Amino acid sequence: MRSATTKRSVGGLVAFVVGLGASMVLVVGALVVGGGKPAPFVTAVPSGGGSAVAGGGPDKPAPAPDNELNIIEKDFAISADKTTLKAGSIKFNITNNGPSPHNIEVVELKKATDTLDPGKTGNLQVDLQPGTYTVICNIPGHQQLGMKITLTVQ
Ligand SMILES: [Cu+2]
Repeated sequence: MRSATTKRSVGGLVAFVVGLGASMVLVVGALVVGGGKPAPFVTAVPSGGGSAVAGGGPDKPAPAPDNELNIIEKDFAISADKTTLKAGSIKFNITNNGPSPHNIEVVELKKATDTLDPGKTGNLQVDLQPGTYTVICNIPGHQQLGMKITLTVQ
């Protein structure tokens, strides 16, 4: 009677261990299958992230007349066709080459464009007196990442 009870409980333990082992195999199998799947997706990302840029270059603005300033923005830099300007009414022509949204603010004038989505252009008409002006993208963090230039107006 006593031995029969012991035998029965051992059998139950064996069944439990076997069952646990089987479920662990299933879990490991699921992890292997699940881990293998994302790989093709991950490798596909870089090909979509490449910059498609037409001739002229993504960073170099074309020369503008004296009363205009051509600016190209990207992550995370601002390039202008010139950094020395003649005083007067100046029109900024801005292109955002992305991939993030950007804008342009002339800090000393507290004057800024709306946020420009990637690929968009915008304008900013400013009256610049002789002096030094700081031009930034005022989206939080972007100036610190390098989106800041200094203009000298003569
Ligand atoms: Cu920005």
